[in-house]
Amino acid sequence: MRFSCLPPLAFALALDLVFASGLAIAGPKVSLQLVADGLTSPLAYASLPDGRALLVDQIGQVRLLGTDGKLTGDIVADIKSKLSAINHGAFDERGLLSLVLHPGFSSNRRVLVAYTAPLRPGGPIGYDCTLRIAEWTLPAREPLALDTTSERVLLEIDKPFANHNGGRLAFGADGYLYVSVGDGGNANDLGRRPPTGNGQNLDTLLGKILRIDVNTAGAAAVPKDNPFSDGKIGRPEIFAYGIRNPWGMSFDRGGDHALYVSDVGQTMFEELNIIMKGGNYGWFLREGFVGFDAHAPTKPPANVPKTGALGEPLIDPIAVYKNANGFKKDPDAYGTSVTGGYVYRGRDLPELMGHYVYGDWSRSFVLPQGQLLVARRPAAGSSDPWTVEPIELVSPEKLGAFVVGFGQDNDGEMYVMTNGSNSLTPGKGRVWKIRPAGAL
Ligand SMILES: [Ca+2]
Repeated sequence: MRFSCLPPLAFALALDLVFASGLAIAGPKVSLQLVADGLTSPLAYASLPDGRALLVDQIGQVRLLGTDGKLTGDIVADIKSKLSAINHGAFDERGLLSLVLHPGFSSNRRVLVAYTAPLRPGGPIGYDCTLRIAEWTLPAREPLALDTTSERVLLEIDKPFANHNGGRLAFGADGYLYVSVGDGGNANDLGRRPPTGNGQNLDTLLGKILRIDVNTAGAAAVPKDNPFSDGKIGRPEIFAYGIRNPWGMSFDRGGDHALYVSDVGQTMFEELNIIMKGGNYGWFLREGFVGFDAHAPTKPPANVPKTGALGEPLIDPIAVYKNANGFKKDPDAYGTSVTGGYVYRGRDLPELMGHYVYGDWSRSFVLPQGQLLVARRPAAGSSDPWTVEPIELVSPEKLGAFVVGFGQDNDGEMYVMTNGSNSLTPGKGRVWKIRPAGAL
């Protein structure tokens, strides 16, 4: 019935999709054009108005891509001395994590960044580091060099453990800065926090999506219409909660401009969420659509919790896939840790238009088995769920790397950033432009 009003071509395409999912035919095909290599772990990509781009390397550098898309020799910033300890040559989630341009960048030259700093003086004893959200400026003179010495600190969040930092940034059409923050780390939302966990605890900024106003002087201000801005309960910076490790956050630049957050699962399911103001996204009461028991993480309880402590509904993800740790030999378990991307709004890849393009870090913790994925939205007016499919590579035939981040340029074309190893090892980081299958 849902196809009845579609023209014949759309009908045929829609029918193709039905058969494609039913018969597990391979997903869409793309090729990857190598844009930059020689990096360590490129985590974020920000297009400048002139067509160049800033590239964040986790080890504490900002590099420059020229208008030809190639890496230049310019070091736009080096903040190694501002970072927390990071494990060079080993796995680490800490470092310089994100950089976004202020919506008024063309005139004010402001950029916002997130990085892990040493634990701030007065931070809780035994904690690992402090997640810092700060503002730098990029003077217009060439060669481009970020002024990081006169940084403005907007927000600091003490981190009990080294992992689950979040630290993804995005500006909304409302002009406010959205900040994704992990649950504090360790595992199962346990350890160095109350037994009720951090995701469900409204008195901490850990395990949350925050919304702050960076357009006042000094530290960040709180928008008056934030859900807990009246001070009765909860921290006023909180926009949504019940989040585990949001390694991906972006607004759709087209369509309804929804806010998409990918949430890394513990053991069973990797999530994609559309974030609503005040929403409770379930962690650690739920993982994906099922219940979660922090003390038995591979055994979802029979009763799926429906509400949080305030009686509020727990909001379902829009799409999940199985985590290969919980579903060891299942071919539909595409990986172990979701890396968020963007709703595709470019011109090169019409098959992906309007769908969410993202990936999984790797199916294995040790071997480089990253995967590109697409979450397809249901047809307009349909109540069908989103579907998740692998994106097949034509050239190169295999990625052979860990997927660590995504970028989107001024034209809406997309980039995937990879690390050839699971550690911070110089030379293993690459940036690829996602191109049509036959383009290379
Ligand atoms: Ca969730």
